Amino acid sequence: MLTTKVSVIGLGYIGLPTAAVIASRGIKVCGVDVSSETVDTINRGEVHIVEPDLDIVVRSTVMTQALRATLAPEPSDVFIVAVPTPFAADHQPDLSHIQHAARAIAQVVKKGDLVILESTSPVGATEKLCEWIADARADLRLPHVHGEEADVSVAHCPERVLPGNILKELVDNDRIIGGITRRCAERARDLYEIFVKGDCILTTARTAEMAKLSENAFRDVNIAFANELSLICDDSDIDVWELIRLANLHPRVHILNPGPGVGGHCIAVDPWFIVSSNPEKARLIKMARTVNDSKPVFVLEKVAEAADQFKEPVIACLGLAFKANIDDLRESPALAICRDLCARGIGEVLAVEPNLSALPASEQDAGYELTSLPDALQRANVIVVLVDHDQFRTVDRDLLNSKVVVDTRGIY
Ligand code: SAJ
Repeated sequence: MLTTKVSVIGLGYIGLPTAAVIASRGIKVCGVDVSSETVDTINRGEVHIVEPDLDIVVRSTVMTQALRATLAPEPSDVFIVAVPTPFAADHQPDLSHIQHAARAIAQVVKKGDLVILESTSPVGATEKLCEWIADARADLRLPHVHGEEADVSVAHCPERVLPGNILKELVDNDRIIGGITRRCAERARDLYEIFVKGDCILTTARTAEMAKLSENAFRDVNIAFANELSLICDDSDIDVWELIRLANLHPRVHILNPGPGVGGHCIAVDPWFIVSSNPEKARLIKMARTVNDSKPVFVLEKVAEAADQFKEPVIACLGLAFKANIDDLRESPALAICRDLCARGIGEVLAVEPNLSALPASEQDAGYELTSLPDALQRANVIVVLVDHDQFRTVDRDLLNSKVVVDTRGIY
């Protein structure tokens, strides 16, 4: 079936690159977001997030009028939902953004259209999306009830791109395409084949949901292993980085990197969707989350010990983002550590985040100062490496001689 217009609901780290890449293939794309600031920024051909080369694709697709942003979905052939799926305080998934998107789509969806859920979701969420649309549109047959007779196709095609490398991975990665029915999956494949060079593999919506959660839980468990090793090595006076380098010489061992904890909106969140659906069986997955979530406390103690060596400790926290070379602060352990250092009054806290020109409003009163790398290196007596941004790797080591360094990323 010919796709002439696509609406992408949610213009964040996944939705905006997806919208721009589809638009770059000559298809009209309407990007939809609840934030009028985001909509205005994109319509000026600018971007509100840091992601390599995204600004170039957005500028060119807005200029050619292939991409346009609006506050509400417009009639389209395809609707792609890329909204956040956070968890509530009890680690239960919060699907309210998907529900909101489903209601907005229900206003304009028509017979023959395709709806794709890309947001990482607990098993069963795609069926729920069908229910929410069906509730609002009794005139349309949805596939969770009507199977291949349905008027609208619905599929789950989880995003799998790595922040920092999104534009490449959007095109090169294989896609798992889970249809509510086979035909739903086939329709979704037709859309992805327009811009994906990787394989498009068809399955059921529930399997696709679980596959995505499993990928991120796998990574979380493996990072937890590295983080646990870092705690054990610290007790045993062993350099964990050397240890991992040596162990990884074994042809079947590939230990990941320890760090200050696991951040971002994916790996620190998604495994909980498995745990909450089956708490008795998901023991290892839950333990990995606990190990990774406890790592910032360990780092905090290390910094407190280092600060104790000075009468007037000035602590430079290198990095606030959740990982290297991006500006994303979501669930960032670096940010949490910086805030906790201030809350505990351990010393004066300086933060260096080369990917931010100013602190977001939520951080204005946290008690630390955002400053440049040279200024922080000059003023601080304790240096805490929280993120392995490229800019930090090239620091002149002589500048660190008189300071105590707590390096959670193993770059110094
Ligand atoms: N981290 C470590 N040690 C490591 C690797 C990562 O401490 O060896 C930390 C990072 O510093 C960061 C966190 O883990 O705080 C997550 O970073 P990441 O690079 O592992 O992953 P994300 O969250 O940026 O992206 C992940 C990817 N999933 C997998 O690699 C299985 C990506 O492909 C997904 O699309 C994305 O989650 C998502 O949106 O779900």
